[in-house]
Amino acid sequence: MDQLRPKLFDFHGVSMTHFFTDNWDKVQNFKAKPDDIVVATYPKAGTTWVCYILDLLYFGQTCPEREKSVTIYDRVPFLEFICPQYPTGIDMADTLPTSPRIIKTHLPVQFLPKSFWQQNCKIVYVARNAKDNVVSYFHFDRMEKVQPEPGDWSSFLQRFKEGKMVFGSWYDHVCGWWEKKRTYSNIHYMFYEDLVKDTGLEIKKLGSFLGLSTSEEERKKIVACVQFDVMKANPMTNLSDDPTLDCSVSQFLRKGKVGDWKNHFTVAQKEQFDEHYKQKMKDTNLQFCEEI
Ligand code: PPS
Repeated sequence: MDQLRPKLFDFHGVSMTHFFTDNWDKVQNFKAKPDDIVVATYPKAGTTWVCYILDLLYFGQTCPEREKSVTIYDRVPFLEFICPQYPTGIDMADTLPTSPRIIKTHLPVQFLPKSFWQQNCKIVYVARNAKDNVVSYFHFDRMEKVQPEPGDWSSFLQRFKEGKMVFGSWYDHVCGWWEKKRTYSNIHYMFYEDLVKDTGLEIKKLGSFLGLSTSEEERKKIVACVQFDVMKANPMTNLSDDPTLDCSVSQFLRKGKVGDWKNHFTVAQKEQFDEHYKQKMKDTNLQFCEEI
């Protein structure tokens, strides 16, 4: 697998690897259905968590056997992913047996296939504070053999600030989707930190956005199923059978905390990061919480 580690290149102004651009025409021409639900995130913002919540909201009661036999990655196709020996995200989405389709993407807003907008699809965007996001991304790139080599922590952090990450700049991603909310009302923008603080409330808000009438009892069951330790122990959600992940290096469900960045940033790194962050975020009213 090691020889698979790809190089980053500039793709229409965004750093990408070929695992997310090789199927570009098919991705851009993807035919969305009006009831498709898109989960859009910058990598490591809590995508899998929210995909699982949505899957339980829609299918937890009607298809309980799926929850025990089909991994979350097979239930929620990753739209732009293409890798030898795997079905493409597009093929998986086209052949999904369930409805609605829940579809994951890490694409920045300007790359989302246009038919999702044309069909007025519901989009759930999940954002995570930059410091925890970059820490999680660093550990993921250490273990994920189809990501570029991360190098050491300080060079990784520097590249994060410069936007030289797969799927580009965190700043552009979170702000791009935030701005889109002004003109496209079917986006529910949520935060990883809020999910940690009050999972039940966030699930309730998600349900209202989606127009679901999930009972309180069912919501409580979902809250229990999506706890970090429960998902980590569940082979359907912990990605333990993914051959591209080297679990001897790190874990996919690694810590699941807000504020783990404090164990990684030096005092100088934090100060420089905060200064840079202030500049990059000076034109937005988007705000994050870095500790709870
Ligand atoms: S990916 O590869 O982009 O799809 O990764 P993604 O799923 O977006 O993010 C992985 C991080 O989300 C954490 N996670 C959770 N945190 C709290 N509770 C639950 N249930 C949960 N599920 C996933 C996961 O642990 C990764 O964060 P870190 O900080 O690395 O632990």
